[in-house]
Amino acid sequence: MHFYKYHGLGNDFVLVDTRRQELPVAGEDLSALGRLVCDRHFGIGADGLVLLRPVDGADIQMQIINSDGSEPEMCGNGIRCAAKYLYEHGGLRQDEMRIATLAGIMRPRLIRQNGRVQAVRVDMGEPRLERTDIPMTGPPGRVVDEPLALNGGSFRVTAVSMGNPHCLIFTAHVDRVPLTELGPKLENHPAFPRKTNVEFIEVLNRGEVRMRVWERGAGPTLACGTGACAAAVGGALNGLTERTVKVHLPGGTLDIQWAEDNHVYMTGPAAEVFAGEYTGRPV
Ligand code: ZDR
Repeated sequence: MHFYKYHGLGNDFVLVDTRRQELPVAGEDLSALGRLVCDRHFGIGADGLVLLRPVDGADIQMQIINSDGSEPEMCGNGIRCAAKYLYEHGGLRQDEMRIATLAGIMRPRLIRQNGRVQAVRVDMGEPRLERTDIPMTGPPGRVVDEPLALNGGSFRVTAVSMGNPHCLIFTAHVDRVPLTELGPKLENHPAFPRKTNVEFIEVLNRGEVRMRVWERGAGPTLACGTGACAAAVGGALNGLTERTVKVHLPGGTLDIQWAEDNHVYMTGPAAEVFAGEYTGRPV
């Protein structure tokens, strides 16, 4: 199986173009394929597997498999990588693309220099704020700065869906958060029936935050595109930030704008690292 390796701020992906080859597995086995290729010791190593497929009604379809084999609705860093690949190797020589995902059609716009894609600005669509859309248990309405019981104590959380669920916790010192202890507990908290991504956010000023991420199905990652979008929306909902925010992640910085048209625009880099042939046994 021919693959490319990409990353967006260190959030890394194995990318396979299914228009050019048959996958060695079908249907349910995609989960096993994702686990296998993403494994950092027994496979190629990645936070997720990105599959590109032909589709009606958009330029391409992007399917994502997390490193634990689950399938998320969307992936912000992955979609920038997909857009760069499509322009540079995938025969899509256009600066604006429509990429179909389980969260709807996303619209990346390329930022090019000397014929190469340096960065991508993506129209990530509208955030979903209703509790049932997160999804989260409890009465209807938005979840903004609301207590969530855990470990006999409680955290104040804000919930935002960018197609995939995000549980945001604003905190004074993001470095002091025991991410690997709290991350899995919040990811699997019964209030989130489809589990959740978890973001701890420190507000530096009204235009800048620092964030650490525990990703659903992948654990701690160096960056999270949908999570950065959710953080900007959550910051504005809580009155802590403006609607245009720089989100500093362990792997680098994303620029997020929650525009007046209610769409969230994410701008950040995408990098190709290598290409290769996967010769391990599929399942
Ligand atoms: C966080 C993410 N890598 C991105 O950049 O948006 C998305 C990956 C999917 C995530 N692990 C999920 O929602 O299960």
